[in-house]
Amino acid sequence: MVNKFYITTAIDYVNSDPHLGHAYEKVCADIIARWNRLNEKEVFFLTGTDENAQKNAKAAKIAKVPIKEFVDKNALKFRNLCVKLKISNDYFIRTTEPKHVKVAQLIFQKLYDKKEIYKGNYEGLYCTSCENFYLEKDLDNGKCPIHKIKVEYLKEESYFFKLSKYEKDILKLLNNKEFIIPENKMIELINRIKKDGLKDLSVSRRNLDWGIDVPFDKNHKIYVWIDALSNYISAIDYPNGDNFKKFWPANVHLIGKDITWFHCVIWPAILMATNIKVPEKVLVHGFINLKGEKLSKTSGNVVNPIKLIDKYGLDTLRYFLLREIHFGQDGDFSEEALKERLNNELANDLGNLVSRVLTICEKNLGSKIKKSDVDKELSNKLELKTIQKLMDNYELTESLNTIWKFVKECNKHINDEKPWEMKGETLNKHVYTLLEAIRIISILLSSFIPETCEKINKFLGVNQGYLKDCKFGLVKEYKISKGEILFKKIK
Ligand code: ME8
Repeated sequence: MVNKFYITTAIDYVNSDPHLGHAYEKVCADIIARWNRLNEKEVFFLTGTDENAQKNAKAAKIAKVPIKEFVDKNALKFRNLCVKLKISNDYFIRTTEPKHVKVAQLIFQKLYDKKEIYKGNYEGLYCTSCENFYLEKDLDNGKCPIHKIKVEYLKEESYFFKLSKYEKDILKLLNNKEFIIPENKMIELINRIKKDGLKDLSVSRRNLDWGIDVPFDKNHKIYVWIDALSNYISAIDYPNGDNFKKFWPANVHLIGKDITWFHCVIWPAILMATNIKVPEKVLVHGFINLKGEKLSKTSGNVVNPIKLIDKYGLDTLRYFLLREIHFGQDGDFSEEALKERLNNELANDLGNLVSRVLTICEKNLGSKIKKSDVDKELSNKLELKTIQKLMDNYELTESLNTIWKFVKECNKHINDEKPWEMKGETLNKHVYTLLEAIRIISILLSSFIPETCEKINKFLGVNQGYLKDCKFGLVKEYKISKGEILFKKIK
């Protein structure tokens, strides 16, 4: 089905409160989901929480809270964050919910039945913060290269997945330029496989009291990454549910750059081994840093997104994240930069544009503006095709920049043309064109700053349009009602 679109985010560990990095990933996925809805696709947007990890159990122990109570409480914080961010997800998966547990076990059983899993012994190093195995040579002074903490030495009986068998297939998949964006991530993975080869993967842990049981051996728990990755199909009711039939394979798995190996190598291999189609694309975003250091729950270097929303407003945060941090690259968070974007762009550019045009409507045209010829000089400045193409290529920041260029063009046009000095048909033509421009801007920005665009639509007395409505001359008559100011500047 061409007209469906399935997008997922990573599911978050619930060892601590959500931070700005989690909010960022959800907002980016939300923008893509909303954009596809504007394009009249049937969208399924999934996010959720990764609850069976050892790192969650460890955190619960430190907090002296029973583990189930701990994950329930923290999962709610992630769910509430989605509400606060106005994330338009269609489902919120928790990996402790029965429907997921069943599918994780089914996948494991299938792998075992197909002899893709065998019993052996694991001896090596493990970082609970990454929930990942390490070779001595990959450590940084004996510590986990990502979390900079000591790794554990493990020696235990374990089930292994025959990952090595899929080396050729995975290399072929990765070499397909469509599979991973950005391309440098693809090259990194290919080089790693070429250098180290693919080794069989330990996929169970013994003697744990938190996690999903290996269905045929209760002494073992399923390795949390195998469990977690299968959320992408359990949430849409694999194997026989309608949503699975309609939406799989996923069009996009959106993830951060630290978990590409799991999504681009391990997950496709598991799918290949169970005869399930592989996802179309893995889209990798960068990290939000604070003074150059990665935000991380483990290190305690965090920024609370809820506080930022309460202080500056939701759309200010959403806009800032996309405009300030070039999508695909790392970026630094600073409250100063956020304030500047709010004052100089949201308030000065967009807020002012809307307010100026609506004031002219009220003062000079009695709030009713009939359709007239369109002022081509302004309408020609809208680079709609470029905006669409950029969005289709997941260049979210560039696309937003191009929309913003048009917002600025509209302001410049007002300054140059001075419609408040016009009268009669000339005035009507200019104002009508500007209202159409604002209506179209509101459609294009609605994926990025949905609350603001709802307000704009109310002022204009129009319903939220689709991308196909981004044409000048559609509205027959405007009846304007000017409301509160869109963005208040902060000193
Ligand atoms: O990795 N900036 O969970 P997680 C931007 N449970 N993104 C960030 C970030 C930052 N500072 N810090 C984290 C996990 N992220 C697993 C995923 S998926 C089957 C299982 C991103 O809570 C990170 O890259 O550590 C990941 O995509 C997501 O937040 C969840 O991270």
